[in-house]
Amino acid sequence: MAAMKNIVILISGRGSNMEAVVRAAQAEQWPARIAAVISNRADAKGLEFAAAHGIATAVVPNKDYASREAFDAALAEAIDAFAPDLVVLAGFMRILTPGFVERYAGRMLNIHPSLLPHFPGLHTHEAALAAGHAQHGATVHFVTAELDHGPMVDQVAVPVLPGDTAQTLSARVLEQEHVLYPRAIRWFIEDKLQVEDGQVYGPHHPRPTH
Ligand code: NHR
Ligand code: GAR
Repeated sequence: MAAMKNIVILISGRGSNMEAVVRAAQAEQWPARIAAVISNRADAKGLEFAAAHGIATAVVPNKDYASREAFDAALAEAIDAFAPDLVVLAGFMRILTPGFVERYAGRMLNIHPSLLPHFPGLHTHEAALAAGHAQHGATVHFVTAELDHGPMVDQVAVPVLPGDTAQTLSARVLEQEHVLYPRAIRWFIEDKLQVEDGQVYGPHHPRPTH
């Protein structure tokens, strides 16, 4: 049997995606442990769920550091204490420096609440409504230095419905994020994803046959 993999999850707030990953790992008996949940904010609600489930937690407050480089160095030290095979961004709200991203190249995933390449950055639900899109959704991607532009692992689409607000639309997307993200992370844990030339090959991206 393959060795257990260590997953470190980074959050900034509610942590519902983190919770979905923890529950899936447990219910499906992944060959992985959630080694730690780390937040840049002491008041992140998700820390309570993690602690209640016996998961190690840590807080690295970005406000305590004078520069992004100094924050990222402290964050990397906290992460590396748990020897991660995979770092999972789950509603993590700080842009990461190129040096930090390089350290975890090929082993750091993010879930972004839009159908990338539409709407990188913040306020994606408002942007999808303002653009009049009929579809919106979420994307799991490997993290690279360029924000929300890393190789895409999987996406889910949801309809934009008449009368939607950012709140109703984000709730519809979030429900699907909780299916999408655990499945993508499981693929990584099971060594089913390969990245070549910025392209992910995996269960939803078979290699061309000729
Ligand atoms: N870092 C890199 N280098 N690359 C990515 O793809 C990243 C990343 C860090 C976070 C998540 C991302 C998202 O899915 C993510 C992807 C924060 C911001 C942001 O503007 C934008 C995108 C994402 C996360 N943050 C502000 C900042 O100045 C702070 C906002 C706040 O604190 O509320 O860092 O959407
Ligand atoms: C999720 O919708 C996630 O995709 C998004 O924030 C929400 C976090 O919810 N991520 C970002 O916007 C990253 N900048 P959660 O804390 O309940 O998982």
